[in-house]
Amino acid sequence: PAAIRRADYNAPSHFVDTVDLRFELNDDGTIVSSRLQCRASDGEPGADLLLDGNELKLLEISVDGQPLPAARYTVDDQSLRIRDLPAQFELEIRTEIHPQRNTALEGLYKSGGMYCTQCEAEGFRRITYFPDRPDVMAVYTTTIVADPNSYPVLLSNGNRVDAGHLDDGRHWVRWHDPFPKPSYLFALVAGDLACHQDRFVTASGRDVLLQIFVEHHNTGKTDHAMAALKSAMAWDERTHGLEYDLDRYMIVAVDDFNMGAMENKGLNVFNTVCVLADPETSTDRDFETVEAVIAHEYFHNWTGNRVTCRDWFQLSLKEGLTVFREHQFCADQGSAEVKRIGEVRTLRAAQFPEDAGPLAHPVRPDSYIDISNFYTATVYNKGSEVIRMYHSLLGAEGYYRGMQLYFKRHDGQAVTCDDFLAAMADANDRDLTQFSRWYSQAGTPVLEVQDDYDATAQRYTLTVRQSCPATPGQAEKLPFHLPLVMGLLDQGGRSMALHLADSAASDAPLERLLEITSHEQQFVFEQVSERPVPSLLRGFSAPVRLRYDYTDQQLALLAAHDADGFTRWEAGQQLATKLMLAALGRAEPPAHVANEHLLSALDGVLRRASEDPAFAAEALTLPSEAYIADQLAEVDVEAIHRVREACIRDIIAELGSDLETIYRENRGTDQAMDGASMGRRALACTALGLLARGDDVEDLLRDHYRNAANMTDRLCALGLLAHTDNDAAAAALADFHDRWRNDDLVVNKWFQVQAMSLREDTPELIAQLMEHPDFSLTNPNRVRSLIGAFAQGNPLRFHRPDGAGYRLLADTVLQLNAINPQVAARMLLPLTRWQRQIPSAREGMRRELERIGNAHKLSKDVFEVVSKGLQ
Ligand code: DPP
Ligand code: ZN
Repeated sequence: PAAIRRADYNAPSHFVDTVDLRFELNDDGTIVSSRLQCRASDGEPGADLLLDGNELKLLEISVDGQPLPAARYTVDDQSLRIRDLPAQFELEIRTEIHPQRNTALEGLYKSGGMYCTQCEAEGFRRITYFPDRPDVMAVYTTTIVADPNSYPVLLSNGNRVDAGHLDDGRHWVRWHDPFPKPSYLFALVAGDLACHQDRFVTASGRDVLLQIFVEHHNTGKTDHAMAALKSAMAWDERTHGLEYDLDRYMIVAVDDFNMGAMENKGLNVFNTVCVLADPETSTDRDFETVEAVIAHEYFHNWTGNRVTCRDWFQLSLKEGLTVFREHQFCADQGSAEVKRIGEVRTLRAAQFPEDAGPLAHPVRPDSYIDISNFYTATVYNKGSEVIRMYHSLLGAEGYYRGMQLYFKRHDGQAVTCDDFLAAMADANDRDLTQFSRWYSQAGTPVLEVQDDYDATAQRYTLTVRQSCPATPGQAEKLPFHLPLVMGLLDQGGRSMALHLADSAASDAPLERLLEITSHEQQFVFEQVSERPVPSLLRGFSAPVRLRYDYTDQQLALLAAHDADGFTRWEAGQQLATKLMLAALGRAEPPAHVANEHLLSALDGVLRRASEDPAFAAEALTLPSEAYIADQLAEVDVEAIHRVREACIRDIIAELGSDLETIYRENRGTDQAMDGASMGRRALACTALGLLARGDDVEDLLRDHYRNAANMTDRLCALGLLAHTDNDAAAAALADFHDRWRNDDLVVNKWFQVQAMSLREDTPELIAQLMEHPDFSLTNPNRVRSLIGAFAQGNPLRFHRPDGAGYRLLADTVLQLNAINPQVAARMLLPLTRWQRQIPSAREGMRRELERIGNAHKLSKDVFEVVSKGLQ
């Protein structure tokens, strides 16, 4: 398969003004009739029209009412080319498709008893022949015809305009979406669904019908999503002045879904995991996910739908921006500091390794083989950090001025990341040329900071050097423009006034934003009465790796006193990381990893825990094994695990009884879902997680499981029990499955805790679980729960030295390749991260990658990941 390049972009040869679709849904094949009003973009007759099409059977084709002679078109398995066309014409096409055989879950497919669609990025071409590219925007009218008994509910985008019955007993519904949209935002749903209904009155008084459709057995689990939707709608009005624009907003929950959710105009389709929630069966984390994803898809209505992408290289235009909007919203719903910590954890766990691996790509990629492979942490999460930096550099007001100009200029258009940057620059009269490197250069920049204190002159100098490692295709990098938010602490932990040389004497804030633009820069602070401790990258103001040679004491001081919650947390993490890396660097593993500085910092966290339990839970969580691995040139997964366990044992030895007290004070036996209750649960579960790494904890875990009144507590205990091969674990696992065998989302959790088990035989257990009657390779959530959780979340057992984990993953990817290429390619990613593993692991991983690469009939998706992964 050939790569598609951003540089090769050509504007469409034809525009499509309106699309009239008619779907006849039959269980032995669906007939799709489309009527397109087309016109040549240059206004001249003669240009060929190239339509995309995949797995379609062409039944009929006519132009301006006349059947098209075979000589005027060519069909292959990817496209339909039509010649000798007038400047303006009506094109009619009839195709047959087979949704029930569609296991790729792109285009129109069946999930359980319902029909649904997923068209982003290139699924519409599996429905009918069409210029399936986001810069072709049309007004859609859709008629759906189906059996009323099996499919009483028929939905598509926009407003419902008509309905009726046919003589043969079938019924039909017609939908019209007045907003021109690209084909990737098309949606259709047909099924027997329950509806949770509500209303929202917009700021300008428009009454909007809100509907969440679920299969009947899922009724009662949509209250949280509905509340989240209403608060997201109100938030976008309040903060951005953006209102909803159709008469109704619909959300449908489906079991089989490749993504989390999809922002189709007026008709979002959601993976059940991102919309259903109730305290009995969902964790606190699930509640947060639902709120975030509901908001995310809602925000897309402006950032994505009203203003969309010119081409798929611009994906971050809508995704980075919408993730940032989602993050802003979530920060407003609870503790902004704890939310920020979570964002940074995700960025470091998912994006930094991507940036450091063979699939590294810029936020705006330059080429792809299959665009599905570019729905990545770089495009989404780093993309969001880029938007966050505009917000920091321009200030909140400047940022909103830029957003307003962006909508004023581009509402109704398909645009580029450059257009977004231009709106931000023009609205603020700023030159953002250098800032645009964030879109074009891959890799995580490194900031090295050194300081110098001149006691006589009372002058403190910070020297900041930036660099960025080479990434595939990009050997040399130019300096980035980034905001470094900082402060200085005195030895007592108090914030010091920042007199920057050259600034007015009266201008001495306690925090500054330093604009970094060069390879090397110096910042000189005057009137500094004692040697300060620098507090750097507050709020994680840029997606970089920061290096400053802190002493343990300085980190402990920052952890205890810094004005910024993120930096307080970060200082504790860095202290623990430093100690673990030092232990790993010794020839003989030391008896102890933690030292008095770390232990006293953690003791401080425990003593202040009641002030903000959710924050304390974050501060008590040691950096993950994956994070430690990401700091190393050569990764020995088992050694990292041993050192981290030793660190936890030191913590238990010193602070075990305090941890027990914290645990007992905060554990609850209720289902309260307010932020304070969630915070206490997080703290109790974190304390329990640490205690569980000690001895004689079986009773404690068993009691926690037995007394659990909500899924957070129950799953926490189950996950900890499942690390051990004993009767208590077996009993809890059996009980858990018995209770919730009929709830798919809970059964996912049951698979997941076993996939994450530290038991040495986990690869064999997973192979057995794949034979379990509840397991299925056709349901992406199941695959992610078992295979994804194992390969991405269980480094110790995935990298078992005999290579069993690698073989298991490769075998599964080869099966999935024929079923669902998108999911196959996604599952494969951990195998591509072999470069920094110890030699034995490296070989094992490469061998399995090669085995996949040599297989026949690889999908484009898997081919792209394997071939890049082997380079
Ligand atoms: N549905 C996915 C998302 O919202 C892709 N657009 O991120
Ligand atoms: Zn999105």
